Amino acid sequence: MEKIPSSEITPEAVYLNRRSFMKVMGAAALGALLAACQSKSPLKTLDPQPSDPTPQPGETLGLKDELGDPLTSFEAVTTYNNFYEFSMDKEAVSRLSKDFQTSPWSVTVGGLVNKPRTFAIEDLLKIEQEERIYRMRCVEGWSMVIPWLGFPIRKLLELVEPLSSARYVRFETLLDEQAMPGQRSGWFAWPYVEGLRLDEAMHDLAILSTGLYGKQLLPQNGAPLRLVVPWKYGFKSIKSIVKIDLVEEMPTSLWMEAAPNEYGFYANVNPQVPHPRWSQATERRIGELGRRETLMFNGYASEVESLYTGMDLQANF
Ligand SMILES: Nc1nc2c(c(=O)[nH]1)N[C@H]1C(S)=C(S)[C@@H](COP(=O)(O)O)O[C@H]1N2
Ligand SMILES: [Mo]
Repeated sequence: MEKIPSSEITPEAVYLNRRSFMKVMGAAALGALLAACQSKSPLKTLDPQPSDPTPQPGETLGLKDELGDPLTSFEAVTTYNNFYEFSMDKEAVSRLSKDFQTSPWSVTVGGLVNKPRTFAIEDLLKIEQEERIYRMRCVEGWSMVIPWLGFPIRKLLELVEPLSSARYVRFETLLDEQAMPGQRSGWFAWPYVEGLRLDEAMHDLAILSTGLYGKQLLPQNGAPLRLVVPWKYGFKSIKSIVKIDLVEEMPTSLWMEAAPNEYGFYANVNPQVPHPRWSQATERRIGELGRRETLMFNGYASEVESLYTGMDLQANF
């Protein structure tokens, strides 16, 4: 599991080809992407120059996150995965999930809402897709920089109109032990469940992702729809979602159920709060040698710290 060579830091060449990139995204989405370029961090993304020549494979065009960190390679993002429904071996997930059927797919949104509704994935792809370059920090102590495609969850929640009694959002992954062999193991209480406080879910940085590197998500990354909450440990970013409910009580996640002393509900990235079995002060960026300091809220503190004003972050880990 420590086999990602440092030579693999180059993003996939096809992503860098502007023409194929536009084909994938469509003109409207590209327009949104260009608009996002003008906005402030961390929505910063491509730096498009209309006169750019077609880039050579290996060229990065300066694709970086707002802290100046280069993207993790497409290769690493799609072959080094945590997705326990398929395997606990990160390097086996892409192979074992290759034939996972993600179409047709629908997502049922209900609970404490005015307008419960089942969305076909096609309906969700009609919501304007934006590109977001985010750091992802796994609780295990490694991290990546990933160019996601998707939309703020807020846009979906506004369509179903949460009731004033709704305080949390609960997410569920598909339950199908034929399709997901890892679910035959009795180690976990399947399906995978995660949750957010409603105000966290309404934050602009919290997205539902449908793609990465300008292409549709592959099964190993949680196709066709997964959560991405960049200021929290990676396990909060639940994959292959089929159900979203607005609820009054704090949901119990799969990880809280499995090991309540190790994994809390909040799971905000915090270098000062160690995991019971290891420090969270540093991390290994996939594709780099050595370790980096872990940043408070994974580097998104100025955007999200106001969500936690007055909270004891040690107790609410
Ligand atoms: N359903 C489901 N979602 C999941 C997981 C999982 O095992 N099952 N693993 C989580 C963990 S621990 C991490 S670090 C991220 C990894 O996302 P990636 O493989 O797309 O990088 O997915 C999260 N979402
Ligand atoms: Mo993780």
